[in-house]
Amino acid sequence: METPFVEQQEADAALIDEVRTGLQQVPKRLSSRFFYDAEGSRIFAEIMHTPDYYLTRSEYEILDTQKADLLQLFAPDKRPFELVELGAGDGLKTKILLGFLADQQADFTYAPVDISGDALDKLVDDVQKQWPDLLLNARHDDYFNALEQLSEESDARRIVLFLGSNIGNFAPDEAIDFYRQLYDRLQPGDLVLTGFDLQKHPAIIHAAYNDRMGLTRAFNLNLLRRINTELDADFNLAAFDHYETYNPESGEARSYLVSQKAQMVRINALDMAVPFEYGEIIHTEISRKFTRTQIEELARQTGFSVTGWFTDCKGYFADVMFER
Ligand code: AVI
Repeated sequence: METPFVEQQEADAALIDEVRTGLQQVPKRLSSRFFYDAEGSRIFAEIMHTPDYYLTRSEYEILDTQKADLLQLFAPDKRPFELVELGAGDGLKTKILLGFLADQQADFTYAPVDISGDALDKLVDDVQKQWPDLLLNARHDDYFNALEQLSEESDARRIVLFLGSNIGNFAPDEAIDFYRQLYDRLQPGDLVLTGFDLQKHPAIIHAAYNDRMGLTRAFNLNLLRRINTELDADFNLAAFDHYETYNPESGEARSYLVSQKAQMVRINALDMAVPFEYGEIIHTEISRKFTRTQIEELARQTGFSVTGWFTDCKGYFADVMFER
């Protein structure tokens, strides 16, 4: 999976803060960055293989069928480059690229960055086993710290990968801030390849977040189970439901948890009692879908030029190259 956003040791303080403030807001909210404990990451890995969740398959197809064109953009002159992957997770899709780059004897270092040490250790282990000669420079760090350190260490061209539609989980102003921060840390000529989920028939998007196997439901409810375990709370999971909306005007898929009855939930670690009315929601996730115009505008607003546009055969997903 991509991007387990919160490191375990820090999770408690961050989770405490989120639960304390988020459950006192109107409407209540909890951020999807807390989905990814071990169980949440396991469920997400399953979601990526379900027929309804087309995103992973679409991006896999893009990388697989267009890897030669990507390499041409990464290293047109066969100069060495550093492939920095933000939120590398298990690197499932990146391994297609790594295998190809290794076969082509491309001169590159792979620098996966992840804030989850466990995910990163596993990825490093896998990559070393599969390609013992590949140069690896893994960073267990925050994205921007890692980029700063990498630029101090080498002046190779940097190619930053931010795959899997992780950008869709950012609010619009956070996305702008993210690319501005990247811009400040990159050199002219460096590249960023981002996976964007594109707007399409709303029913297809809605189904991806409301899958027939009920995995998205389990993924969303797992957040309550996590709070029960880590903060000694008594959420009754059977008394909450998963609800998904997709608004084709805003391009936002939104996930909610819905209280199925009036109830009081105790969160003992915070000495807090949270009342829920019948039908009251907790907003947990935004997964934004983009138009080509919006992506081009995002590049323009943050100083990048769009220099490559790769889509799957259905036009569901795009891996877009921004050049600094
Ligand atoms: C990680 N992220 C890009 C996923 C998405 O599609 O927003 C998380 C997810 N939520 C529900 N299903 C998958």
